[in-house]
Amino acid sequence: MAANKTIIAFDLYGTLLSTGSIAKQLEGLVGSEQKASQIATAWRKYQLEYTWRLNSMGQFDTFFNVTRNSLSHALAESNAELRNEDIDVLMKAYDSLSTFPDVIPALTSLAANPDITAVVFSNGTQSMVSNSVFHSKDLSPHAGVFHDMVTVDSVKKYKPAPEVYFHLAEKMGKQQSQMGDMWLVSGNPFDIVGARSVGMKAAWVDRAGHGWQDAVMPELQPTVIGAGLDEITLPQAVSHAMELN
Ligand SMILES: *[C@@H]1O[C@H](CO)[C@@H](O)[C@H](O)[C@H]1NC(C)=O
Ligand SMILES: CC(=O)N[C@H]1CO[C@H](CO)[C@@H](O)[C@@H]1O
Repeated sequence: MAANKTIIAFDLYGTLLSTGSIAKQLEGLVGSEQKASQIATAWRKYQLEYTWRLNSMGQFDTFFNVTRNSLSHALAESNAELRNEDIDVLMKAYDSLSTFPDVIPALTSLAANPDITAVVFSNGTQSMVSNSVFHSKDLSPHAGVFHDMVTVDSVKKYKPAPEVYFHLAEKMGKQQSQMGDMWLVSGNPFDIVGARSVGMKAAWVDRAGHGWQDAVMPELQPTVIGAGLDEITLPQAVSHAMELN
């Protein structure tokens, strides 16, 4: 990896790909919009909670399993039942997610920038992540922008465990003393704080426009904040932020 290149690692779900279509499909299965939205919110909450609990317990299960198991928890809590076939359909929906509207212009400008090495960096399993990238109608034509897809499978820990970000560094040919040469781009505040905590730069995509609220370690803040990916990955924005830091 050329030493002078800026490495930008993109989180996948919730950053490049929107999982909004899954809630829509859920609505078709459980019948009511309100119930679907309640289940989708609980599903996402347990999906995150399970990964953090597994980290705390020193246990690991694949992100595919975590996603499936957290769905059963969310369904049970709402007194909803789905047939196994329907659950398979929802899991399959991860293979046809749409990008957020700001993603493609940003990736197009990145593709034209030889000073940047872009990678996907996700806690999904290798097969889940490559299916999501290569089967997404929006994202697959741009898959060539990404030099690599780094996943946590081999680390057997989830973000924001420091090992996960060090694994990224290793894959990118960086030492732990060079974490500041790498950028994380994510829409997930816990991921941003995890990256800052090990010395990476981090760009937070604040699509909802709510502003930074996370205070787990108040001194750890995003390096830059953008309302969309296009604002963040413009070469000027990155180089400007690099000068500031
Ligand atoms: C995932 O779940 C399946 C089915 O319950 C199980 O057989 C498998 O061992 C799980 N994978 C891991 C890594 O625990
Ligand atoms: C806990 C955790 O890290 N969750 C993330 C796992 O990765 C997916 C895909 O990048 C994100 O959507 C989750 O937020």
